[in-house]
Amino acid sequence: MATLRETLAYRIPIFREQRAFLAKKYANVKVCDVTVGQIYGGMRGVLGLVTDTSSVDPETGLVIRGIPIKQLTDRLPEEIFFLLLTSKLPDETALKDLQDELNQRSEVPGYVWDVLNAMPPDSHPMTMISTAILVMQRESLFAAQYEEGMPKEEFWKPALEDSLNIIARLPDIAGYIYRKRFDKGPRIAPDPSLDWGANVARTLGIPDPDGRFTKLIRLYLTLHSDHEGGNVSAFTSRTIGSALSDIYYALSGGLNGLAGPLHGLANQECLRWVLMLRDKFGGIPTDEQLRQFAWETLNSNQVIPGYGHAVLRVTDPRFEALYEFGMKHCADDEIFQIASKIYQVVPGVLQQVQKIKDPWPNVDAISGPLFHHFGLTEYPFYTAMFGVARALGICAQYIIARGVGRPITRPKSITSEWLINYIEQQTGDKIERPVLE
Ligand code: CMX
Repeated sequence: MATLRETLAYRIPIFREQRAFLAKKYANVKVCDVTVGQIYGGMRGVLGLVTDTSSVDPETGLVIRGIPIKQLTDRLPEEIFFLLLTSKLPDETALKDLQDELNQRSEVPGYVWDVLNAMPPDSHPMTMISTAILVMQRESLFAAQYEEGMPKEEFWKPALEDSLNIIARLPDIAGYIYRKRFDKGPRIAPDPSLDWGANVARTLGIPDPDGRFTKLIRLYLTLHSDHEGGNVSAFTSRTIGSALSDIYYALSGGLNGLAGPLHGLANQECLRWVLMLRDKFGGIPTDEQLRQFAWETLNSNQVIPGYGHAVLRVTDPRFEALYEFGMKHCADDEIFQIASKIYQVVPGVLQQVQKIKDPWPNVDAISGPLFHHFGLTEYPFYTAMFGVARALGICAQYIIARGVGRPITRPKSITSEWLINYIEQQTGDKIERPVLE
């Protein structure tokens, strides 16, 4: 079977032609209307982006290139990267070729360590990983070749090279950040004989005598690799990339969005919430104690992390996959048991809050308790792990975008006054304007 580069060289022109044909021939076919509610509601449900790497259906969750995520849980994260990009899974030779490429490119330049070492010791791991990626921007082949006048059809090629360089270095960078930030001792270099996910596990230095932690990390990376194009990190990266900023800029910017508590930071917030419960009740709370604690959180205007979703309306299949892993490998663990109890009790509480559209757990509700079980207890690091995984999807989306020749993102904004005038015209209502002193 052809290598990743060969497969893309064949497929990218096909993707590009299809985009050009649809965009030209059917330019005026209407896809959706936009309401005032959607404009004020974070554009929820507005169909304004094409993303082919993956899709998220409210009732079934993540599907990568037509394959439901639960059918991909035994796959290596680098196989998922191949799938995201090309729409097919690699065979053994193509996978080996990709793994060899990643291993050959894994050496992190010394200045990255210098920059990380110079950062204040209490820097958040997300700030550190975003900075590490951004500081490597000077190496971008895309930026250099763009300056030399590279033709548009070639954009995807240096975008792929840049992406492979970043992905290859991420295990070492993430491991270093973890060990430095939490005083875990010297850096542990990746082992070129291991797969990419195993190296993410290895560089952290968590004891793993039976390989189950490595299994968890591979599964986690696969599950978190991509989640269509409208989420904050993907959309941010997409917008940055659309200005033809290179992937170093685009990925670093996307990860800054992932660092928000309503998005990827929920990963750390969940474990913090579980630990607060354990500490408050001296162990596993009763259903009633848990219900009360959930109400206290809601009544103090805080969200219950790991629950709810902007698109999903069912339990996230990525949650189910991790939950099944937990039931198999750490069902006796107190923290996992508290997370399970939250899963049983909290949806019932959230269902009583009318405004909440999705009372079910998302993937962030369960990953922390599993990390904690295996000794990765420093929860401020969790979103950085999410970032390592999401780099696969963000890079794949970036390469495809440059491949198909996607234009600069530029939706139109309107003023409140424009909107009020428009509503008045449409409804015949007279709307009072606020009086500003
Ligand atoms: N706890 C408390 N309130 C919640 C809630 C939760 N878990 N989920 C939704 N709500 C609230 C919203 O804050 C919103 O309140 P306001 O109208 O007062 O602003 C209201 O319910 C309606 O929200 P929604 O339409 O159901 O959900 P949104 O699409 O606006 O938001 C999300 C989605 C994920 C931001 C929200 O469910 C949330 O904050 N969840 C907790 C944080 C979390 O787990 N984030 C991770 C999501 C997955 C990821 O991106 O990694």
